[in-house]
Formats: sequence, structure tokens, C-alpha cells
Amino acid sequence: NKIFNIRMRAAKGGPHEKGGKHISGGEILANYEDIQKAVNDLVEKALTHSRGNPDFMQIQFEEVQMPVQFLAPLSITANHVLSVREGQQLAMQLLRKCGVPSPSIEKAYELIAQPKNVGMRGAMLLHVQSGERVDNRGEKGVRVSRMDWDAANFEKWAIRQEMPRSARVKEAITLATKVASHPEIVAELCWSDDPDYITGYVASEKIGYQRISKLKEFGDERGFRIFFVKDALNLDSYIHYLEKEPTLLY
Ligand code: PML
Repeated sequence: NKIFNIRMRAAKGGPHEKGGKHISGGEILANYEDIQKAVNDLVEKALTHSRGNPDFMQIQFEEVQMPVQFLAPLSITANHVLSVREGQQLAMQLLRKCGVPSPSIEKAYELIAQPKNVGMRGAMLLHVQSGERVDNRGEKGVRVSRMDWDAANFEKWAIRQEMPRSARVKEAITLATKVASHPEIVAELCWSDDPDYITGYVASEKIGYQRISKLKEFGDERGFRIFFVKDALNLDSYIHYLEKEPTLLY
């Protein structure tokens, strides 16, 4: 049974490469019979996005040539905090629990504070022991791709877990589960660049998906995704895993 990857990206002010502002993106892994529906769903997602109407959209599909990895979603813990300060302190504490030393966490926050790293669409990969950035992807970062969660399974899961049945939550947990299942990645720290969305998370195989209700103030357009990796030697193989190897949640 062949599997296809269908991807969409939409921007305003022209294509992303020409300086257009990112409006929406998404991807679906589907059987041949479901490609039409996948395309419709992605077009609808782009046309109804809260960030505004796109004037550029690209849809692409291709057969997935590699075997698909099937994973169960990470377990979820909801952490309610009252302030950004409390949320960020909890995030640091969770990173330490995953084995990230304090000086490396400090280095991550130094990178976050640098204006040149604002607006990055992908993730930064940091070496867990030194805290140095090890990917060579500059301001683009590494974009995790080729992953999905069967819609009906996600719905059932979300009801059981009392989680919002939103595309955002579905995509974040799918991504975090794929990332955490790589044996060389010890932790992920993420929060959104959407000014209307302040919940973020720390995730790993060890601690699961730890949602933190407040990691930034409303109105803030700075979002980040950081993966702490054990070893920088096999960088190409991690990046290949993150970008190309297909993962489906069940
Ligand atoms: C959630 O658990 O509510 C999702 C948090 C991260 C969202 C990142 C994004 O905007 O894609």
C-alpha cells in the first residue's frame, strides 16, 4: 500500500523566499485514495487562517519511498502557571530533568534573545553538553517534516485526554513525538510565534509532552523550537531523520 506526503505552505506578500510572511503550512500522509481530501483540507486550512489571507500557496505531493515508522503519542502532562516567569522557570527545570546542564540551558536562552534568531521557521539543534548550536541551517533552521496522525485516532485521543481538538495541538504532539523518539535527541523546548498563542512545551521520551500554559506574553511574535542533541557527529543522520523519514502516530 503506497503512502503519499502532501504538503502545503501559504504566505502573504509573495512566496516565502521573496520575503512573503508565512501564513500557514501543513502536511498529511495519506493513501492514494485520500489525496484529494488531503489537498482540500490543506487548502481550507490556508484560506481560513487567523493570520490573514494568503496571496501565495504551494501544494506538493509525492510518494513516500521509505518505510513508515509508527509511534504512539507521548504522554501528556498539563502544567498551569500564573506568569511567564513561572512558566519559563518550569521549562528550565524540566530541561534539567532531561539531562540538559544549566550552562547549556543558559546558552539556549542567549540564542533566543538574539534578534537575528527571531522569525526562524525551523528548529535550532544545540549540543547538550556544550550548548553550542550545531546545525548549519542559519536563519532557516531545521524543519521537521513527513509526519502525521490519523485524524480519527487523534479525535479519540483528544477526547480521552481532555485536550483541545485543534490542528495546532495535533501537529505539535506529532512533531514532538517524532523528535523524542530519536535516541540522540534528549529534549525539545518550543513555543509558538503566533502572537495569540502563549502555551508551549518541553518534551522528551523521559518526561513526555509537558505542556506549559504560559511561556510568553500575548502579542509577542517570537517563537522558538530547540532540540538538544547528545552528539554532534551524526548530524546529517539526525537531520535526515527529522526532515525525510516518515512517521505516523496511531
Ligand atoms: C499546545 O500543546 O498547545 C501546542 C504548543 C506549541 C504550538 C506551537 C505552534 O504554534 O505550532
